[in-house]
Amino acid sequence: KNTNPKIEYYSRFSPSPLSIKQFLDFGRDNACEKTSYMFLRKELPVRLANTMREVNLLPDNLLSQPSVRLVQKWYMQSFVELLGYENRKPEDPHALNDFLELLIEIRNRHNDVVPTMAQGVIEYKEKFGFDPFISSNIQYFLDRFYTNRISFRMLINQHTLLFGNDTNPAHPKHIGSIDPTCNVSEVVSDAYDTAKMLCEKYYLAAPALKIEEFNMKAPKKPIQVVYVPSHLFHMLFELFKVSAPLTLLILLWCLNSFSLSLSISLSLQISDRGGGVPLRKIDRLFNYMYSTAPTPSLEPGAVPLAGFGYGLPISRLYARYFQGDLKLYSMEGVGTDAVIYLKALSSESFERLPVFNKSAWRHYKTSPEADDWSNPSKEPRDASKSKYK
Ligand code: W6P
Repeated sequence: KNTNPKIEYYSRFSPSPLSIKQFLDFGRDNACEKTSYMFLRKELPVRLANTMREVNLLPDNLLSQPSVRLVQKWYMQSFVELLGYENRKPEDPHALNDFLELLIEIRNRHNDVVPTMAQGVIEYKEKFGFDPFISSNIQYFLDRFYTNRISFRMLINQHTLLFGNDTNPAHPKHIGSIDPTCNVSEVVSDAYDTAKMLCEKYYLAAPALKIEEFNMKAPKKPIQVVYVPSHLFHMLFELFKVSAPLTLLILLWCLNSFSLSLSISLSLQISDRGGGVPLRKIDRLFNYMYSTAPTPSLEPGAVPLAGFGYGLPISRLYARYFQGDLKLYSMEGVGTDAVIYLKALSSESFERLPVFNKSAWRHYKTSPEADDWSNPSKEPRDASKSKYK
């Protein structure tokens, strides 16, 4: 268990969520590396400590799996290394550079967190089997843990892209990882083409793509949004991979701009006609414990098509991270619609971050109660055998 009192200290602060507009404004007007440094040297330990306290609440049988221990070790090491900057003045001639290099090291150290945690869940499942209470704990935890990781990498990427020397010549208009005029249909096409290359390898055929745009704000103009294109790409790529192959994919979207601007949002709908998914199976598509299976052994050079089966739940986290969502609507026998909702106003798209507090704590400590909804009995009751007869 974590014995570092600094974890306790930093975990008592709540993370400070930033909006896409704040990321943009900060990165645009002569972005100041010292300001960023002063913010991150506190905010990064706060976000790490919040999530590390939560890891400790996992059931012991899961915590003791070697993969989970390894991930914990990475978090502890990064946390301790960041604390090395607690008292380093930004005027220190090497502080800013050392800090930037540390951020890159930390990012690399945490590259394999997702498959390693998945491995931990596999190890647990092999030893203890599938348990609905543990599964709901893991679901709650991993959603928060991976959201934290997405946010952590977002902060690191902004800093290293703005102040590192590897400026992005391909995208001079980008502010860090944000494209202020992200052309949505271009990202759709990119994600589709990439998924198609994989599909053709596996199925020798891929669904056709037809894009329809409904721009309610500026009809006939391409739909643009202030967003992180790599996040959008990730979601679309995952959806294209799991959408039914050999069917026509139609993509419709609209930008709703209600006159009172109560809600300005962008919806992307990916429809297939692949026969659909039964309603009772939809939740499973987002369940970490249910969908983890050992990696299929692959021929050298082969690309796993569905990887760890974490594509959908993590895509939904990307959508929710900036206050959007991802939903599946399926009609059994017909097909499935996946819809991505994004906020179209950058001042409304605040990071949605997990906070470690009493209420989160309660989620792990409350023992499962008896189900408070009726269970359909497997056997229809035989009235002739009733003791009341
Ligand atoms: C299917 C299964 C599925 C999962 C997620 C999104 C779309 C689809 N289509 O047939």
